[in-house]
Amino acid sequence: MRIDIISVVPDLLSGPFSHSILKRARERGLLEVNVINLRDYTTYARAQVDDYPFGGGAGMVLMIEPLVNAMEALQKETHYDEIIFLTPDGQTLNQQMANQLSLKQNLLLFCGHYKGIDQRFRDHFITCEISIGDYVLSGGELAAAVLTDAIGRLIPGVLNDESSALSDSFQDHLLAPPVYTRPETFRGWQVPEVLMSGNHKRIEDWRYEEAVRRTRERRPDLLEDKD
Ligand code: 6GU
Repeated sequence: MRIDIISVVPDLLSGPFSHSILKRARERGLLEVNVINLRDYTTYARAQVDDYPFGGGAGMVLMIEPLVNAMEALQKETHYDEIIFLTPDGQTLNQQMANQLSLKQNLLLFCGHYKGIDQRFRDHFITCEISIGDYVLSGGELAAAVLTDAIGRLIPGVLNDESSALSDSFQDHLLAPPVYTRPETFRGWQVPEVLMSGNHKRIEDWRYEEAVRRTRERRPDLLEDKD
């Protein structure tokens, strides 16, 4: 899978894909992430990519020309399954959306900045608008990193234990159960006895019950949503 990310602050995205699971995915050739500087595609002086909004008001707006130039240059070598704009007024990201996007081959992500991007670019080229939650970030870069991480770890072969993505919180409308590791006792606090029993059926039942209990306590909405 290939994820190309267009940004005016590409440095913000130099770290997140160079560690841990996503680093391994890239090293294994399962995931390619390219960060593209929008300023490389402007024809305006001093690498200008934004301008004042027509009609007035605060903030700057990314101009349509550099956006189209960057997109069309990339489309010469790649067909994109989705052209995604990260924006607080997009559809809120959830696990189901991440699952579906992880099945695609090539994604192009646009990070907004300032007051946003010219609406005509959204109307004519963007196929999918995504937010990562009901709060405002300074730009779409951190959201693009979140989206790329959520998608990348789902690509087959990225996680070592193939079953481990399936047992994540949200995959079955349940939060994950508690986990423990050594030592068995710390300051008198014991690991639940069942986990030491070696009885896999009992352990599986316990984990399921704990997941349900935790979900009921913390996120009852997940149980109601269940389709
Ligand atoms: Cl995708 N962008 C910005 N700027 N803020 C956000 C967001 C995206 N998602 C939640 N807040």
